[in-house]
Amino acid sequence: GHKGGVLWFTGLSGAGKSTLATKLERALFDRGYQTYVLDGDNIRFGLNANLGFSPEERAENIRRVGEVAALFSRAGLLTITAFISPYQSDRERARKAAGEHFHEVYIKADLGTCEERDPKGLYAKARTGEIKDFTGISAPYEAPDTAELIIDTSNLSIDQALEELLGYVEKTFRS
Ligand code: GGZ
Repeated sequence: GHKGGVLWFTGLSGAGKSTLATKLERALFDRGYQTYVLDGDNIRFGLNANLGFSPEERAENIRRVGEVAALFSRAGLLTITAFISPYQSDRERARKAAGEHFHEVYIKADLGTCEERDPKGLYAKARTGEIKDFTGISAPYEAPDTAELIIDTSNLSIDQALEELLGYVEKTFRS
């Protein structure tokens, strides 16, 4: 079996958080894990539909995600969260909410790489000012200094990144 817990992904838009979360969930499912992914798609359109991207609203977004992740974790699920979560203080609060079994994973890619990828054209819009307060351009990203794991997606393929994540999960959550 496996322990419940939280794998807390943090990183810039375009760093690969959602892609890796979804692929990791699939790989873990195949290995018998019970997992759940929380990301913008299932949270920002529902529970947090009333929140935007000001520092206060991001803090509230992350506070709620942290509480939900803590509940799922206690229910025995390996919960993977994929939010930019740009503020160190918000991530620390999520860590406290989850108690033990909280693992911060820095999905790291330099801004240039993310801006080059720009899968949704959001960086371009941020540069022209069409989107305000965009992380990395016109809003801050506080890189973690307490991350249990760093996945450098500028220098790893998706499959290599997945391999590292799987290895970490197997050694950390297998019981
Ligand atoms: C950052 C924004 C913004 C602004 C919309 N800043 O790459 P995406 O599109 O699919 O993922 C980003 C997502 C970020 O939402 P989070 O809930 O993860 O942010 S936070 O943790 O900071 O609360 C991006 C899109 O929403 N997006 N406007 N201004 N990203």
